[in-house]
Amino acid sequence: MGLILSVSPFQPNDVIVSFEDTSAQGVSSAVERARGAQREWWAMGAMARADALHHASEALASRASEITDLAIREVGKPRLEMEGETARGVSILRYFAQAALDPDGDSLPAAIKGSLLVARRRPHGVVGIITPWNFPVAIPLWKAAPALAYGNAVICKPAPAATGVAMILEEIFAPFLPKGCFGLVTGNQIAGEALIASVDAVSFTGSAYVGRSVIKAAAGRGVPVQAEMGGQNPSIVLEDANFETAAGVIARAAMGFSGQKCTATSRVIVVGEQRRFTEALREAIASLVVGDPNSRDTVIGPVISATAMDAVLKGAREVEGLGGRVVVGGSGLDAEGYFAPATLVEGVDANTRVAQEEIFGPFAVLQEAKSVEEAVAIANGVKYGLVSAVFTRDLDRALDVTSRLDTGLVRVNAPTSGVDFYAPFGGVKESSYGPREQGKAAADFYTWTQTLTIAPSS
Ligand code: UN1
Repeated sequence: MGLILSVSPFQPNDVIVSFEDTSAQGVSSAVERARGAQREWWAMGAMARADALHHASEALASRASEITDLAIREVGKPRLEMEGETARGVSILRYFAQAALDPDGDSLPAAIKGSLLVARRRPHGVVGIITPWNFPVAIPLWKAAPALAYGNAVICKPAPAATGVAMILEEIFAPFLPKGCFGLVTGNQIAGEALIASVDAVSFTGSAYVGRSVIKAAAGRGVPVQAEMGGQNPSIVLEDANFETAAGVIARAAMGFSGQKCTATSRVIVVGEQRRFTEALREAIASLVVGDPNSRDTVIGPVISATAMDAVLKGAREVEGLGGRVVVGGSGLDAEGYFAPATLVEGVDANTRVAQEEIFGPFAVLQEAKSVEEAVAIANGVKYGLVSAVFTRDLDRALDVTSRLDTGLVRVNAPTSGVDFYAPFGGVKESSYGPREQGKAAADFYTWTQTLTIAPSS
């Protein structure tokens, strides 16, 4: 079987790592090793688990610049964002180190006289995490850290394009956990399917298309599954919004890291007078620095692959073909890496493909609404429901509109992208499946509840 390569999207001749699509047998031996490690890990107790995760947070902090540099090289995330993400990874580990010591159940009034009734949380065993390339540090950690804190072992199957970073994460955990308790299986579909076929719970982040088959396969085996998939996130701009600020925030939410976030803004819905805002947004997008992701000034680096680059150009051509207009971008950039132009389009129907489907690149559609009602209808008129934003200075309208948006997260005067790791995260409709991730909500996915009654012996 051929080797899979993870290459730099900035300099595609630069190979970061090459590896195999781990065979079903290779995956099942990793899972077997993890089973033994999990028994030991659980038996060590919560205090020891808290200590181990705390040590892992320090190990990550001490290798922060190395892992940041590697991630910039491997996925092309601009330096400032990647530094923030690595720091977030350290915070996630610290937070879940402490969460290991949270209450692990409830005591209830017992029906049998003199007895004790408790509902206590237990780990599933071995959790399989399937992680994307776009948050190569934060996403593996926001899944692995709670899984480990509550007593599970973890096997991670990272996206091929982020395998180099995942290898460092494995090194970071290794000294502090029983051998094999955080395992890595490299690869693609073969490894992913084998993993789902043998673990006790599955947490996935990636495309909606792959997510559907992950959900089916895991649910078919009767194991818990959680999937975080696409978004087609709207930012609604009301007439009273501060246009300058809104334009700046939306430009970054749409184009930062080349829009490669499931939380990126991909639709900008403007209510009423549109021209002044459109001009502000056009300027804000045009002023974002495009270039070498190693530079602290860069906001838009390369996209992950040639296919991703073509998707942006194809979207622009499609809009022109339908009689719409390209406001910014739309045509190719002359660079060695996979650079896609930051593209804003307008003048297409809300039902067109580019308004309905995720392009996962620096591409946003400007849409006009005559009223707040119409804006809400356009915002909700897609199959996804991850995050939405409303820009206004009017509290009553903010309260009203936010209550009508069908998305797991709603933000007022704030970017759709960016999440707080200690708050519940997840969407509705086709964006997500299963319990919320992150924060205290993570315990609901990574544990099951055992109801225990202890009655007096006589
Ligand atoms: C963020 O916006 O900081 O894959 C996180 C994604 C999301 C995470 C977004 N699951 O883009």
